[in-house]
Parts: sequence; C-alpha cells; structure tokens
Amino acid sequence: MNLQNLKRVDPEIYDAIINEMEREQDKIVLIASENYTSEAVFEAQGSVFTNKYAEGYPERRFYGGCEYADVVESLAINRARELFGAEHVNVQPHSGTQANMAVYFAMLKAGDTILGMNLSHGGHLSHGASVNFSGMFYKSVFYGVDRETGLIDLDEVERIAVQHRPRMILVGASAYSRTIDFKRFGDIARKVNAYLLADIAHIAGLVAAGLHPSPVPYADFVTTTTHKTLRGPRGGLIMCRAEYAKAIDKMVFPGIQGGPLVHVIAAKAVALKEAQSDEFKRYQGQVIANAKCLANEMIKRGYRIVSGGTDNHLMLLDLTDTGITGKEAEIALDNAGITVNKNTVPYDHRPPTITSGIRIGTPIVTSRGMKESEMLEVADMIDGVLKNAKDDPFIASVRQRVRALCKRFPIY
Ligand code: DSN
Repeated sequence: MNLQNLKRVDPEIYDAIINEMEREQDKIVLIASENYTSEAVFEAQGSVFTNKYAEGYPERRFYGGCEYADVVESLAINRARELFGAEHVNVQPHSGTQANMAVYFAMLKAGDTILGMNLSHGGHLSHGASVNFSGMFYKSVFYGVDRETGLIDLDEVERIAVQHRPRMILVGASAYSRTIDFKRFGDIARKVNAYLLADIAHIAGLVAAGLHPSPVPYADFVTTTTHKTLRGPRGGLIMCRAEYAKAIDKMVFPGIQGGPLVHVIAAKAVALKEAQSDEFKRYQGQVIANAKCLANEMIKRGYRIVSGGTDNHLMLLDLTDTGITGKEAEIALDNAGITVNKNTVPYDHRPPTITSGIRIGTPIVTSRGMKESEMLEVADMIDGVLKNAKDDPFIASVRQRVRALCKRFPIY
C-alpha cells in the first residue's frame, strides 16, 4: 500500500497504520467476527467516493452529481439480490446494529415485545440486551441453549413465543457453532403472527456460498454485516420481502441515517462480486474444514467445546474445568501472538468481563491460506499456552513459532 502522502502529512496516524499492518501480519488472529479483505475492497473503499454526498437512493437523490454513485449503489444492490436471492436489498446501513435498528423502527412500536437469543448464550447486543437501544425501546424476552447439549431447543423457543406473543422474533448469533434451523423459526413466527428477522452477520459468507441453509425463504427480514465471513468492508445491509421495501428504505434514510457512505458501498459491491466466484465458495468450505479440524483437535486434547463441535466458522472453548478464566486465556494467548476474545459460555458463573470461555474462529487464518495441517499446529500452540499461561519463557517460545508460521502466510 502506498501511504507516502499520509506519512508526510500525519506521521502519527501513518505509524499506527503501519503498526496495525504488522500486527495483522505477525499474529494468528482467531477472532470469529473479523476477516482480512481483498486489496480490491481496500482500493474501492479508499476512493474518491468518500467525497460524495448521495442522500436518497439511485435515481432519487437529494444532490446533483450522483450519476456514478448511482452506478455503485445499483451494482451493490443487484449483486446482493442475486447472491442471496432476496426480493429487496438496502446496502446503506453503516453497521449491523443500524441494519437491525432500521428493521425494528420500521416495523415495531416502542414497548412491543421482541424475542431474541440471550446474549450470554451466544446472541447479540442488538437483539434485545438491556444495555442496548433494542432492550431499552422494546420489551425483550429471550431463548437460549440447552444446558446439556449446548443447542438451541426449538420446542423451548416455540413455548416462549406462544407464552409471550412477540411482535418480532430474532434468529442469529455471535457465538453459536451449529447450523440454525431457519425454517422452524419461520414456522414458529407464523404460528404466533410475529415478524421473523434473521441476522446472519456471522454466517453470511457461508450462506452466500450455499454452505449454510439460507433464511431468505423463511424470514421477513434478513440483516447482515459485510465484514465477517463475507470478507467485505465494515458495514451492514438489509434484505427483505418486496412488500416491506418502502418502509425499510424510508427508515434507513431519512429515518436513522443521513448521507450513505458511498465509498463503503463501492467496497461492498466489490466484496459481493468476489462472493459470486468459485474461489469464494472454496474459501468458505475451507473455513468450515479448518474450524472442524481445530475443534476436533482441541477435543482430542481434552477440552470441552460448547455443543461438542462446530458446523460453521467458529467454536466456543469452555474453560470452566481448566483453572484458567477466559480473560486470562485471552491475555496469555495474545502474549504468545494468538488473538482470540474471551466469551461467556452458556450458564457461565463468571461476568462478561472475566468469562469462562474463549471464542475461536477461522475466517482470517483461512483468508491467509492456512489449511488443516496449520490448524493442528495452532491447536498445539493454544493447548501449550493454556497449560503454561504463567510460564514466560514458554510463552516467548510460542511467540517465535507463531512468527514463523505467519511469515509463511503473508496477508498483502
Ligand atoms: N458481537 C460482535 C462479534 O461477534 O464479535 C459483533 O457485533
């Protein structure tokens, strides 16, 4: 990347960017919600479209000079519609939470009941958590996972839905490693006359590649971020049935956002084009293969994975019986050059600032080209660090192994 102007104008920001590039190159990043985009996505995002105001929608703008912004946004919309088979798409949400906000504000009244997955069981803040606007504006009720199996108990979801008659049901998770039965959620929503919103932020890439069942046939609304498994720029988008198109578009703009980030929409369009390729499908298949390999190896080494394994890009390692907390594990692993996030496990007795688990995901290491043999090496290093978290020379030796592995898989 040529950053010579930046280096001259703002050396502090230049240094931070260079340091971040080195960090991303030099560490094994296993944060399940992150990914490394292509250079084409970077180039689109770092383009002149950051200069442009384009309030409104293609051919219905409030500013002159939007002819090329229209090209970009129309391409993004059409590519997303094709990729996911959606009737209508809005590509303007700045984030996944804003995509969800637009759907709630368009369809619900303050005080309505929403039913979502419990945050501490793997749900998301914007699905009704009390500290989030979704928990402040709406009455939220939750389903979780079964204590024994770690799986969403669909009969229990139905029971809660019948009991509380929510106006909207949310399905989608930030830390759930199993296939989600969107069809059954659709049946439950219809039974209680609720809207169904599927938030596929984590699994959008897998859905696009046909490796996870799509919610589009069953859900009234599907939201996603574009930067996780989908491997695009940081942002969100909304898909919905044609009958809700007007309400959703009106709520995104002028309801909750002003000018769209046209440079980000350009980068979304590029990512959506890349997602149509066979290479992308192979990539998503490898993401899952790597996650399964890593999970199986950790299980072989005696660790407990919530639900006993994974069908997707992530797993939750339950450290309850190991004598190390999620927080301690996150710090020790990062010192060794392996970046994960601490995460509550279902029924965790520790608070979210400490936790009894870590979440591990394979999108980034797979983007770098790593395969099963590297996953075995990563499992060996994670195991070593968790067992020797306080042994500084040991941690330093793993750091060297991580550096050597990362050198073999350059990112840009
Ligand atoms: N909850 C975040 C994550 O999955 O990392 C995304 O908002």
